[in-house]
Amino acid sequence: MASNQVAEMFPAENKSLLAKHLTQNIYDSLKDITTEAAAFTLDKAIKTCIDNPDSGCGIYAGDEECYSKLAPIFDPVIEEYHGGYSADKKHVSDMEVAKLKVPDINMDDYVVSTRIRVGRNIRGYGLSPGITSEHRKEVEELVTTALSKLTGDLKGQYYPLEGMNESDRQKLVEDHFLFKKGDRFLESAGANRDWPKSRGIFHNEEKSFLVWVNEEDQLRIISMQKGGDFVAIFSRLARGIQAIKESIRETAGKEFMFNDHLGYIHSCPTNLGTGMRASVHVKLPNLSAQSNFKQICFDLHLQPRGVHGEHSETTDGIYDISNKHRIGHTEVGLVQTMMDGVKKLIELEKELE
Ligand code: ADP
Ligand code: CIR
Repeated sequence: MASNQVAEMFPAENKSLLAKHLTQNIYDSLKDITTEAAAFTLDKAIKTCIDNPDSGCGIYAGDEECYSKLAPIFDPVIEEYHGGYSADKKHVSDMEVAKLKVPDINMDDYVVSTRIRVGRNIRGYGLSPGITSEHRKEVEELVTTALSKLTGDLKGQYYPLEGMNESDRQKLVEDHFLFKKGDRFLESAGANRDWPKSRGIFHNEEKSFLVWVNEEDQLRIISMQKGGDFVAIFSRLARGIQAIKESIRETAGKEFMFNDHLGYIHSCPTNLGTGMRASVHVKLPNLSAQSNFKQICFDLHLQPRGVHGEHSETTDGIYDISNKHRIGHTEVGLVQTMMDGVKKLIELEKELE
């Protein structure tokens, strides 16, 4: 790192949560700490925010230990991003699909598709910014063995990124099934090292149940399909997560990283807790043209994104609308927030037609 001066690393134009909360005192008290699992440091965790001054969050963890050893900086970022989730709070997980109350409105003309994903990481290995090449390969082997044991509608095949035909790869990305390569925030965080080695995608025949391996998190477990059958999509996801968890336990005796405060551990603090993003691609051409569209979404605890994912632009007035919060709420609660908010957005859109 060129400078040890926080003011030089993060000039006033940097509006990230990291820059807001990283004081010189906190920097000085943490700068010499190295974690054991991934030999991660504060300088490695914040490099992404120096390279990308437009970061919103601005920090990644290299292993589970970062969240405790570097807590003086992670805690305030987590608290602010997750709407006041303070260090004494407990996270509770609940995926009981019967608790969902599907909104009483026909969304068919508006909702193009629905996708719910969670992230998971396996205890004992580094997170993507800090994991070694050997461990990344071990995770790929362990996860793909576990996935090969899935049955019924979850049964599928693993396609490694290395050696994948370029046009097949592009088509999977364009059709919204596969991650893009080269995200600059993750690149600076060290998460793209050795690309494309040990990365890949598993999916069932219908491409309604998918698992990304070794991208931003070791696993991203995804359930998606056209239209807005929230119950079918959520219940497939819940079954899939449970089956993978049991298979990893039986295959390798390993567990997902989890604790009572932070829930499921992820490389990005924005995903802590459930790691769940429940999204619809929804047609809102009139509402999205209003200057207060983003604010309307935020007030409903929703986050709008472009149709090609985070940091993408949108086309034809179709937006990706998802729950903003991930922690301090159950999975069922977050899907409910998304469904209720989308119902409201569609009602507002109808008023403008
Ligand atoms: P993530 O959801 O994993 O944080 P992105 O925002 O980059 O990451 O989205 C990943 C991919 O999922 C993108 O191709 C995006 O278009 C696609 N996607 C997200 N929500 C939906 C949806 N409701 N229907 C179809 N594709 C979706
Ligand atoms: C930022 O700080 O803006 C980027 N590191 C992305 C933050 C959102 N996190 C995410 O998509 N997992």
